[in-house]
Amino acid sequence: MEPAKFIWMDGALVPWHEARVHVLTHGLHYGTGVLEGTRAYPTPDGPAVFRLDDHVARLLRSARIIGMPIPYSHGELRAASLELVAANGHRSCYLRHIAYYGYGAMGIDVRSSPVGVSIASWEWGAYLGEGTTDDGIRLMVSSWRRNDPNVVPPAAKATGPYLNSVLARAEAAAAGYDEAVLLSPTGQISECSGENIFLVRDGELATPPASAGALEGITQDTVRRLATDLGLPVHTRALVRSDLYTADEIFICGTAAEVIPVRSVDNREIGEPGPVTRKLQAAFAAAVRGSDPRYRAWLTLASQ
Ligand code: PPE
Repeated sequence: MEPAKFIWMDGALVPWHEARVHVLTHGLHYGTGVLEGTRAYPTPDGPAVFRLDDHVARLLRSARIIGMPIPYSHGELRAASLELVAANGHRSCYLRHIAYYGYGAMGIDVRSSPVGVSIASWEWGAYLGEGTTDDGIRLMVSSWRRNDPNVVPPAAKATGPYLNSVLARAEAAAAGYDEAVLLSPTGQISECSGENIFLVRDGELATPPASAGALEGITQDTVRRLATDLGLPVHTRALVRSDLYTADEIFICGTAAEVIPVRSVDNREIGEPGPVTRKLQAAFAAAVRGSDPRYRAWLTLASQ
């Protein structure tokens, strides 16, 4: 990772290498934090953050789910994000918001731990590897199940539960695949380690609901809207493993990954990236770069 100049930490911009925490930070020991990943893209009017308000809102929702008080308002976090992108002079970047229980007390009871909030930004290229946007990836069904909503709620984008994703991604990498898709405890398709998933069959799209343990993805929501505007029917509904094997096309999507075609699942060929996936990739690229006026409201210029 290339360091940027500044990180916004607890209310101020600090030099990248000085944005440190103590080794007894509560969140390091118990995974007690919530996070966001957002991207800024170059647009004709300068760098703009894509769906910033939706990302800030989800961070605050995640905090509410885990009962963590956030010492900043939506407006303050929004302004800090824009200030950071401008101060770092990025044309495009990835933004990582994190709120966590900090240094002060050890033990499971969080009540004596202060809450820290930071926003970092850096330039992050192809998340799943060079060439994957064009060529697609090989997916496997993980032997790990997605977190059960009654164990740790997947609706909160929380730090600790990412161990579930880390296990699935490591298993996939060790077996020679690019990414893993996880099933819910009851066998529904949930999502990938860091992306939501869409299946295409007979010209219609289907994506799993949050009730199958999938994060309410902002890219997933973007794709739903883009598909609808392209006249493609989209269903958010329960899907099972065999649906993966009979799909005409599959793609996965997330802020870091963007829209990535899937070539095969469990070594069963899906094939070359198909026409629906290609159309949505193009529509997404136009929306995030400000070249489609219909989606301008999703962009917030960094310097305003
Ligand atoms: N599911 C999971 C588990 C997930 O982590 C992400 C984002 C998504 C779905 C897609 O959500 P959205 O970004 O709102 O479309 N994963 C983030 C973390 C990546 C990382 O490795 O860190 C991301 O893409 O920013």
